Amino acid sequence: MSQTVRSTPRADDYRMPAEWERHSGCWMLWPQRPDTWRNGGKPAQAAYARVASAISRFEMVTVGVNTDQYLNARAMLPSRVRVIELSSNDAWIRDCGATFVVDDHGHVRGIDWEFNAWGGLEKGVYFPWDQDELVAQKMLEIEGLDRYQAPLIMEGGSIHVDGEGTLLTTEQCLLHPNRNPKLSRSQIESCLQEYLNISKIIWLPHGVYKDETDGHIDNLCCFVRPGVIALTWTDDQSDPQYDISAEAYDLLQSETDALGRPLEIHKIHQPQPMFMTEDEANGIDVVDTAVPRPAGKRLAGSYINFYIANGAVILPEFNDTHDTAAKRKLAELFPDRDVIGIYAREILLGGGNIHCITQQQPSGQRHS
Ligand code: KQY
Repeated sequence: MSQTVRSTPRADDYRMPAEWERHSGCWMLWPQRPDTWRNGGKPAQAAYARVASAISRFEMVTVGVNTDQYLNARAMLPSRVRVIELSSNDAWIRDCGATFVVDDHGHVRGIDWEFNAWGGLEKGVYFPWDQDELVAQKMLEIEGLDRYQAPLIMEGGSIHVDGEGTLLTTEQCLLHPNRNPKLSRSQIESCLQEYLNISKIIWLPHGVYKDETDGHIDNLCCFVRPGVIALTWTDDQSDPQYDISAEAYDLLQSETDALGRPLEIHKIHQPQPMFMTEDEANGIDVVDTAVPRPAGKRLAGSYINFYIANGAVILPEFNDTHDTAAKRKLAELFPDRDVIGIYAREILLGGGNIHCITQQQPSGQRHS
């Protein structure tokens, strides 16, 4: 049975574990809306199925599907993937799903943040988001895990933690007036401290250029282990991404984590700038309740948007000259895991990537 807990994770000695800590499984949703995904969602469904299939070699995967897509998703996914009916408005469980927390005794609970589709009526990505808003609660009901209701509009893709007290985020997103306009920076910090049980927040100014989430951290940089960070990079000084990455690099270099360690930063060169093609844009429905996806739109491509599974790292690839170097670098950074690249342009067309479409459920055991 899942109960709503009225205290906070910090008060109860729960913390958000790092992504590399052991998982009991991974959650995903199924893409279908024709104003996000081209050609009725078919190419995106094939890409999501490749991601689910790869992750399910390492841990249990559950895919939540709207009623009308249940049979199609079931047919497209391997039988080892659990498919359940779970309504959503789109397919970004990192952002609308639960964030899990653990205690030192192996107990797991979930946080249900408020969600407004990346900005609500103020330049949000679509309307309505009523079904997305219920996803976290339903996940916790299904798992029988207790639920904290956090009074903050926040997406899971806008935070990364090292599991040892440090949180990374961006000012561009978490302080954006379309998220929590009534809360000050210090009130937002207190809320993150209380619900994630962290003691240090490193604020980077901006996320990846043209990221439609208002600059989620999970496309820009992440921890690969305590004290070690991977950052998306470009050597092209004429690309607007250069200043964003350079600013983040300088700031991270001058920072320490919650335990006072200096940070080791690894640059991962971004793919060549990518743009929505005419053919791709023609396959997407134009509506007035979702963000436009016209031909020529720059896509926020980054290799940082990878998922750490038990024993593996699942990395987006783009048939780009930088794919090999990104994969090699991640293999170096994660010597004990298989690094598996998946062609992910179809996911990128919807505005995110592999990290954004997955949500790990920790097992509660500390070892990775
Ligand atoms: O960055 C993410 N965590 C999600 C991207 C969502 C894009 C909405 N179309």
